[in-house]
Amino acid sequence: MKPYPHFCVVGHPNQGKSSIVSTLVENAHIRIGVESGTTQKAERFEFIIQNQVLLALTDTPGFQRARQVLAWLNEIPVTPAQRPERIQAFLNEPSHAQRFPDEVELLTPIMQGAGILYITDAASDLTAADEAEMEILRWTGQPRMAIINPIDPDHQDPNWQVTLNQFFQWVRVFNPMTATLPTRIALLNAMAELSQGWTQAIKLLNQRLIERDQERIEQVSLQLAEYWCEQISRRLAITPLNSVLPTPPEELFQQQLDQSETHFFEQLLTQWGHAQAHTEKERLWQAQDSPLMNTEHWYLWGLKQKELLMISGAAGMATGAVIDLGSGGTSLMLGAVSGAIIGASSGWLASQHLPKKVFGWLPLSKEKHFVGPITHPNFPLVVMARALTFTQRVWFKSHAERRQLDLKSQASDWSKADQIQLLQWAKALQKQQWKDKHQHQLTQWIKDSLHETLTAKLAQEQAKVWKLDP
Ligand SMILES: Nc1nc2c(ncn2[C@@H]2O[C@H](COP(=O)(O)OP(=O)(O)OP(=O)(O)O)[C@@H](O)[C@H]2O)c(=O)[nH]1
Ligand SMILES: [Mg+2]
Repeated sequence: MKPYPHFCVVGHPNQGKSSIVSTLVENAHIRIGVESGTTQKAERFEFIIQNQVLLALTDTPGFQRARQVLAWLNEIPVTPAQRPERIQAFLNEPSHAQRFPDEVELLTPIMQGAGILYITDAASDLTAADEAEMEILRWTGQPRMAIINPIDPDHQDPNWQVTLNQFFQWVRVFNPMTATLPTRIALLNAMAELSQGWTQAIKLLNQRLIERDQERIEQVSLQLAEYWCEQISRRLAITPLNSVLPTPPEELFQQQLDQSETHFFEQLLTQWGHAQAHTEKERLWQAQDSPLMNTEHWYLWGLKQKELLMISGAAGMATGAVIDLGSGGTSLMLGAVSGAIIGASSGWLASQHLPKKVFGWLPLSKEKHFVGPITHPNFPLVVMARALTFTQRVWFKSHAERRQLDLKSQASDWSKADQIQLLQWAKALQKQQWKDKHQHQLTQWIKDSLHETLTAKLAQEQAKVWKLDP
């Protein structure tokens, strides 16, 4: 026996077979489609964690001619003990690869030892063809479980449950689009019980999944802390080149802030294996027409004016200080971002960052200036709220869920102390008083914050799982 379990996923077209495979093996490349017949050929997918295959699933187009196959099987009478042999005889018949290609494809791995996951949305009326499928699967004698995928929860035919109970060892409800880790683990635990030989391997898989979540909290907290610090202290050097460029420096600067957020979000999606779910360069997420630098929406993520005054006062932040671009006298940022600062050139950043990279080939005048960093007190809160929200959304995104992830604001429940703390960190960064200890504190704060929201959501899920599992 293989060291890891292998299941063959069968059922009628469009019942969500590929969606379930995609979610269980965390593979966003598997084709899922509204039209029937999206999966044309059986294909095997492995779930690999830490370079080890822990589970394999074969996605199939399902049965096409179940009643004819059952008729063939019944042509000669056999005892129950002879039924698996009879299925093997069906596979051995040379003409069947042509006549029943789909049935041969799905029964072959099953007869080689794979378990069966039979998927139905339990919405359509039960037909003779459905019953024939279940009967054939029963004849194989292989471990088998039925999964009801409630694509339309309002139209569930109770006859399905009664019938499935007769043909399968387990019947479980599982929605691949919304399944989070506890729900997946509960399903995997049921799969582990189907055959003693698989129990250990699936328990190991579940263990690895839980460990990986813990590691991800550590890793993403470090990344998020680094990203936040970059955004808060970001500056753009203004050079003589800016006077001939079509884009004014303040606009360039805003673009950089937006791009940096996009880059961070896409990096998270890649780490979670969602990156190539869409073809082309289509975004996997949308900010509801509200990128980071749409300052009109900051109040949705951060604080209202009155709260801001109180909090920023307590944190000792400058609110809305405006330093204009010298001669033009134009305010640097529109609306709420009135606190952008152009720093003088004497800072160490000027000498370090400016000449070599972007503008190194141009002669530079002695007067170098900067746009940024943004000192508006809502900015640190907005950057953090959006990044934390996005991280949580990615965390719970199933690999079968291919719609764009939207970044709607959610009221942050930070305490006043947390808000003040964030602003104080921002101030330390901008005043270049940032120390290692701040970095550690910030990372720990992010870790705690993620931990709290993730465990709250997971506990909710766990409660639902218990309800499903009698
Ligand atoms: N709302 C909702 N839609 C789902 C769910 N599962 C699958 N779908 C949709 O149902 C359709 C079929 O999904 P697939 O996973 O491709 O189904 P399949 O059984 O592999 O289909 P074939 O490959 O054509 O046999 C797609 O439009 C999915 O978006 C679900 O749990 N909820
Ligand atoms: Mg499919």
